[in-house]
Amino acid sequence: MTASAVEDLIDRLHEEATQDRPTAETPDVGIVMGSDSDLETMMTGGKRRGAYDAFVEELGFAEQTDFESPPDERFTFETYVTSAHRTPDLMTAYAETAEERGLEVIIAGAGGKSADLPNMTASIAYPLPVIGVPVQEKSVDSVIGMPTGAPLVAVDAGKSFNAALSAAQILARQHDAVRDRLVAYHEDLRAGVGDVSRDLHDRGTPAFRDREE
Ligand code: RP5
Repeated sequence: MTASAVEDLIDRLHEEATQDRPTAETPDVGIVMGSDSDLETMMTGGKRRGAYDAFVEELGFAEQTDFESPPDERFTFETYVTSAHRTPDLMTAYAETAEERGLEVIIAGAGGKSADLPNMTASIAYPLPVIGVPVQEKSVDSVIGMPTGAPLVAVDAGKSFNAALSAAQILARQHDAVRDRLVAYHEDLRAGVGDVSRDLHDRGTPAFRDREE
């Protein structure tokens, strides 16, 4: 990221914080990550499904990429790279404008042993809730190790999909439509286990194991 892009983003965030947009037109969830190398773990296309997959495929959210032109979908998220160490000014601008810009919850992911973005974002954005995602196993202690009085909730390493569900649970306290989507998602999971269990039992292990080969 060039210096001018950092400054442009900081200016945009502060300018947006002065706007008085209707809640339905601003992103509900903010997603930040320390590097674009975190993208597959945080969003989609990695070893597991990520937050993008949960929001878009399971919960009917859309990604908002323009303050002026929100998507048709009522519930939205936005996505940025804000490195705690390489762009502390951008991380600060993001976290300190988050509530004024209409966000209800932030998901923050970082990797490495000094995964400071989730906890610093939580401290600056307080009292907005922040859900931390350790991008790697070695990042877990760094993400969850907050002192008493400085709260952060976190998911297990790489589980950004669950972070999206947790963010939706927070929104669901106020929005029945999100609650209904969460319940429908869980019912699909339940039905899937039932289908697999019956298939395994009725075919027997060898046939079940070979069924798609
Ligand atoms: C962390 O350092 C990032 O969150 C990323 O997981 C890790 C490595 O970043 P890059 O060197 O790939 O940009 O801050």
